[in-house]
Amino acid sequence: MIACCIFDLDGVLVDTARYHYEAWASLARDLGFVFTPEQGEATKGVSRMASLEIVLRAGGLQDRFTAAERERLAAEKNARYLAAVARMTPAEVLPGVRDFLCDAARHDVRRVLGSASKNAAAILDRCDLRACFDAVIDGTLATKAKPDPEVFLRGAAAVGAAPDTCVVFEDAAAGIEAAMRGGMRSVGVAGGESLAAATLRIDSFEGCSFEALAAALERKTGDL
Ligand code: B16
Ligand code: MG
Repeated sequence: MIACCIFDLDGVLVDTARYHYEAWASLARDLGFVFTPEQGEATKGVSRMASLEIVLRAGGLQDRFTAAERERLAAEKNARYLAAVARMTPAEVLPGVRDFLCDAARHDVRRVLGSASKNAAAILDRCDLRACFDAVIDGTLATKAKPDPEVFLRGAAAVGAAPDTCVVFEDAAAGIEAAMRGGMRSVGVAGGESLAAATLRIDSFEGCSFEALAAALERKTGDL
């Protein structure tokens, strides 16, 4: 059975990945180099400071800044990102997401947010999604970044669900690995081959009912 669905935020419920990328790319421009969308892929699902390392390495600047300067660069990126978040509206919730969350609730399934982002609360508020969740575990609570399973295990514990009754929805390979390490099944959302390790993959939540998804997972694993 499925007692709990745990949702990543960026790239699963909302398309904030492009705002993250634009903020990193503009920081890179200020530092004198181009950070490409392909290079931006590697920042998905990883923490802010780990993302900064990826950006600096892309510009050959990995040895240039002190820890204090790195904190300042990350804060600058975050300010640019938050300016975009402040303009978000509920219309930016990805297609089918709201219906799927309501459907899961009708089936008495707990809904948990499990995100690496320290800005998750602001995004949930902007998009009018907060009331859809029984628990929110984000980057302000979890201390270990995905692929460590901490964020998902904390989420399961918050609603009293055993890991093997949880399904994680993720758009990043690090998140699929975190689900596996936590003993949970996973659904890869819109990630193509990079999410091949997921139990199941879907292109989006559009037209996806909870029952159909649970049945598809059962066909894959035989014990849900
Ligand atoms: P912040 P998720 C992740 O969120 C993003 O995918 C990743 O690109 C970002 O660096 C990370 O949150 C930290 O975000 O700077 O807002 O704390 O995909 O785990 O929901
Ligand atoms: Mg994500």
